[in-house]
Amino acid sequence: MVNRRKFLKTSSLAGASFLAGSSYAGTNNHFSAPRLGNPIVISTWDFGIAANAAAWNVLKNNGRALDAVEKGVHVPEADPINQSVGLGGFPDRDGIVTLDACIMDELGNCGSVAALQNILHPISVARLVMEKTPHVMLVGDGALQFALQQGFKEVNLLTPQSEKDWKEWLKKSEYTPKINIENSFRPDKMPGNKFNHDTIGMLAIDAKGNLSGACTTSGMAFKMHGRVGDSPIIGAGLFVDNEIGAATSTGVGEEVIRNVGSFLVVELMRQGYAPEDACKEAVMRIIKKKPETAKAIQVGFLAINKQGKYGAYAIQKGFSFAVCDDANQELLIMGKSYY
Ligand code: SD4
Repeated sequence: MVNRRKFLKTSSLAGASFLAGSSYAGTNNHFSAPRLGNPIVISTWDFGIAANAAAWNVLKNNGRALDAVEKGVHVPEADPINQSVGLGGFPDRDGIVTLDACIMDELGNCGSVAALQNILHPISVARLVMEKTPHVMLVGDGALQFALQQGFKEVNLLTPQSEKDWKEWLKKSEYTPKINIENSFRPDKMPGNKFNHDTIGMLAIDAKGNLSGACTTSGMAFKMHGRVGDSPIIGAGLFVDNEIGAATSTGVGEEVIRNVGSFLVVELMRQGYAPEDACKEAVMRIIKKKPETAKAIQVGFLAINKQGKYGAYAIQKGFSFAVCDDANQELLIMGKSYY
């Protein structure tokens, strides 16, 4: 069943689509030379296309992968239409938008913020935690205090649309994350079913062959106040090892944290797994431990190795990721479900 899964490959420019073979599948050889002089950026979901374009502007000018991923994820963070990252993100059940983000560079440095309120670009606060503090992670009021000290301005992140949706949700107050609507976040694309959850995880290799990654989200819609998902947890939502590769995740964060998902994917690549196979193994751990839970949720992993080979795997069909390099700008959509 599993080996019949396919990704649908879509050119973001032409809108053409066809079933992809193994053109993006990784190799098992992590001892070959790194990808020098050929930058690449990949990111989760369809909003990854616009985010990749911003990252590509940095990469094509010989910029650092770290700068590319920060600039790239700024795009969905600032997009009020996207209700799963940054501005306009769905609030928690108390009507408060709280953001989680982390970033990691080629030297193994990392920074993270969780449950951060009223700041448009949590990824940039995470980067400053990495660069200007002796710590890795700041949360809640402490993270906000630090952001304000660094010159960030407070903004209201709750848009009228997200407030309206929250009030609608309050009528039943049911917390049931919906599967497979993540890649159609625009309300007009999913009438009647817009309580989505999403996250952008972005991984890049620059012209020097160095890797970095970023992950940013408003987390699960209508979560408990104070709930933190996988996205700001180094090793769960994101992990970068400049010798091996990088991985990021999306979906129900609790299952990713329980399996330290992104670290697991990178460690599997270290053992010789191709990126897609490593993502698949991490997904299978989740499914094996809790088959009944896994049936009803989505978790997807996206990975790239040092050579620029990339791959992804998810529990459910509908997971998509965007790829951008010198030759391609495309969206790959997973066409089959594990179940
Ligand atoms: C979280 N992993 O907060 C995030 C949400 C997400 O698709 O990615 N949803 O658990």
